Amino acid sequence: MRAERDGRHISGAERLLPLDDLESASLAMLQRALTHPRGQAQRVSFRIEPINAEKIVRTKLLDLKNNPVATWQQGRRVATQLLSLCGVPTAIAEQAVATLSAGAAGQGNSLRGAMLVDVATGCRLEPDQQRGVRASRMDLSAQARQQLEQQLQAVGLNNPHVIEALTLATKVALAPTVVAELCWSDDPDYQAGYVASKRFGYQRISLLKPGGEERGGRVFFVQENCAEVGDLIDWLQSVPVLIDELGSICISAK
Ligand code: WAQ
Ligand code: MG
Repeated sequence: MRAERDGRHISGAERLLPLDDLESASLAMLQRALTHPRGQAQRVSFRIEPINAEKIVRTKLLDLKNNPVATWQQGRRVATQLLSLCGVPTAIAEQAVATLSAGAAGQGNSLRGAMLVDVATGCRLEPDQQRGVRASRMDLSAQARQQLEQQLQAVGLNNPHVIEALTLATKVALAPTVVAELCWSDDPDYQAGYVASKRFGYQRISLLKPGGEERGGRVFFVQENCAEVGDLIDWLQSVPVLIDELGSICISAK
């Protein structure tokens, strides 16, 4: 689903579902587009495509760890430290943070998709720098979703942002050439974000931007040369990934 208002991106969402769930999921997406904190959508598009069930890659959800911080400035320092543990040089991590906070599409606008940043050079690799690259075709199995909701409920984190972000980050971390992901929301009222990687899982950071801020986004840090980036983009957009096993959840008592 993709929702726009005055030519501006409001919200997008992707699911991987059995046919029986299609109607209710589409309705929920429409309702969300019409009641979105970034503004009520004026134009909503759906693209629905068949997936070959035999091609679905099954995987386990990333482990979640919460890193509570007192301020968003501290959160951004934690993010660059985590990125550096994943092999992203500090200068490149800081540059990515600065680009997201200025609006990676230019003129203060967020991208609809993610930036792809080469960890060796810091260069942006996405072919369309007004749009970015969207990961798609990932979801939780119905059972995993239900269990995850229960687990998150118990630690006060059961909301759609967390569930969708964990799902997306799990698929992205599975890509062989992605070393880490940085994200914070573009919803003005949602200040949390994360750094995710195969090695350290989903490291949630409670504050990564000031309240009211609409500039947000994602950066996929890649070990890639430009000739192969097309394969990665293809993989992110088209390989169906279903999460059918949960990871651990670790919330520090602060
Ligand atoms: N593929 C690539 N980039 C995407 C995708 C996608 N499927 N979906 C969103 N983005 C990019 C796009 O630039 C959005 O502007 C940006 O990410 C933020 O999207 O508490 O809510 O859906 O643990 O606003 C993370 C913290 C919340 C959750 C992230 O992102 C938590 C969030 P949003
Ligand atoms: Mg959003």
